[in-house]
Amino acid sequence: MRNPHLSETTAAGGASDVDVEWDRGNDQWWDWYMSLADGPAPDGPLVEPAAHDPGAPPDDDAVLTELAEPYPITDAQIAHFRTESFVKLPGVLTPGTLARLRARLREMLDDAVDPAVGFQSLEMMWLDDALVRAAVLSPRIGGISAALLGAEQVRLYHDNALSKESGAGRTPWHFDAHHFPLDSPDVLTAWIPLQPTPQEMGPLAFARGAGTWKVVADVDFDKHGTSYDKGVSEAFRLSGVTVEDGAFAAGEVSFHSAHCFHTAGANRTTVPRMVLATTYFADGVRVVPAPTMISGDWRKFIPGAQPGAVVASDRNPVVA
Ligand SMILES: O=C(O)CCC(=O)C(=O)O
Repeated sequence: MRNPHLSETTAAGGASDVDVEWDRGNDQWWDWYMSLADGPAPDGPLVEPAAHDPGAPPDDDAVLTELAEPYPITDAQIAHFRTESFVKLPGVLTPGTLARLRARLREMLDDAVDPAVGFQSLEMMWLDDALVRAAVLSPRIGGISAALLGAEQVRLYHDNALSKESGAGRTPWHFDAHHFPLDSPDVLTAWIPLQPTPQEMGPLAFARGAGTWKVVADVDFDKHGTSYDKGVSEAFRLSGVTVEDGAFAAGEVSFHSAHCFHTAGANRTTVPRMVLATTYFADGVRVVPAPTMISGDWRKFIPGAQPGAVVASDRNPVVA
């Protein structure tokens, strides 16, 4: 059956045919992509998460000072990222700074997004808002990213506000190398939850192992339905791949490489699961020869970049 989120052009061909450019917006891209997740939206009553008090909100100066401070990343944490393809780091940001960012992203989403949408998204907020810019281009997050990638310098690909509203369903299994039109493994995403994120809120969950993506390399993508998500789950189960799907404490941030397979559960709580996700790449990375519809409206993030060219537009500043 044809996926209702696709145009005539992107729906054409076989179910795994993706060699055309996406021809709608990035919010419509997310609507489409989330429709590929197996499993119904949760029914049953939503649960109230444990109360969380982030304390008095820090002022702008305190937030900027925190974001400028390098994170004391250890060799063991870097080794974990390289062998597992992701790492979860405690205490990257304070609850107060996260609460400030949460309030700002909520305002920006509420101005831009249809409230009926279950998985709300917005990109390129850093161009319009000083607080978001300070976080997205921060030496703290950028410095961790450079250390994990072993890169001298990293550049921004894009920022993302992701709000999984109460009752919204799963995020399908995927890896970002399939999405980003960046021709390199030296790409990662910082997933910054803006509240404590217990399991029933749908924290990001990661398949362990740097080479795990190869286990599912032969599963056919399905642009119309849920068979790819089901196929990846089944292949992982048969191969004994284990999944880290634990809660995120306040201030905990994950970093996953573009080759890390990840998913997220439904949000069965009364509170939207809000996240700032920021993607960085090692300086010098090029655009893939032929971006596909799975890259969404990528020209918005790297304007003017042609296939094969080094990505270094003014939308891709050096962050650290
Ligand atoms: O937040 C989610 O549910 C998915 C996010 C994601 O896939 C990512 O940031 O790479």
